[in-house]
Amino acid sequence: MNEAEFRKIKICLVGDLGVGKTSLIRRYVLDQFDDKYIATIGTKVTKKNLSIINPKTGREEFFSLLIWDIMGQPSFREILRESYFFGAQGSLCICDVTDKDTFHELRYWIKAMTATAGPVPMVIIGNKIDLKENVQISLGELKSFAEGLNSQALLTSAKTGENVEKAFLMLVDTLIPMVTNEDATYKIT
Ligand code: G3D
Ligand code: MG
Repeated sequence: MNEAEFRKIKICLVGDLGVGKTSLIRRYVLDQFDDKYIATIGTKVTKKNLSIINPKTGREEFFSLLIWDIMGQPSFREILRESYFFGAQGSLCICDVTDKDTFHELRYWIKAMTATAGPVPMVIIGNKIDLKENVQISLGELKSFAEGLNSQALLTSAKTGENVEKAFLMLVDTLIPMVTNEDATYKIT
């Protein structure tokens, strides 16, 4: 692909340690890791290039999804939190359906994120749905929480791959109309 223009989209994954953030990214990006590890701010950025047909023009458009992941403890200091969330255009907010506490913690994650990034599009995710016998949170609960945030909710499994791509694309579909200004355009060399 030569001279193709990619529009950068920064998305952040939020949620407690162990809910499956890193696993979901791995599953979505498969082995196409093209990562930058920013050790100083405890963050890893994984890039995923997407080509999407613009329904209005019927033309192919290229997006570069920059997926930010918190490495290690999520209780990082406020200054780091700001650099993590700064400029985020969307967020996957993830809890573990086998651990109700991680669901309750989401509202604090979302509060911290929107304080820096503003009211960006979100998708609420209940991960580890493969662990059927231990599920503590229903899709209905996730959906009513999401509705209060004007968002959608989805159950995923990073282990089986169920709904993983769908979750990322659901978010991308919501935020693409918001990132089509020229300032966001750059060229991959
Ligand atoms: P985090 O990045 O949010 O901290 P990780 O979470 O992606 O590191 O996942 C934490 C643990 O949960 C990992 O197990 C991982 O394999 C597991 N996990 C993640 N997603 C799923 C899922 O959908 N289903 C199941 N069954 N397990 C999942 P370990 O044992 O390596 O700690
Ligand atoms: Mg992780």
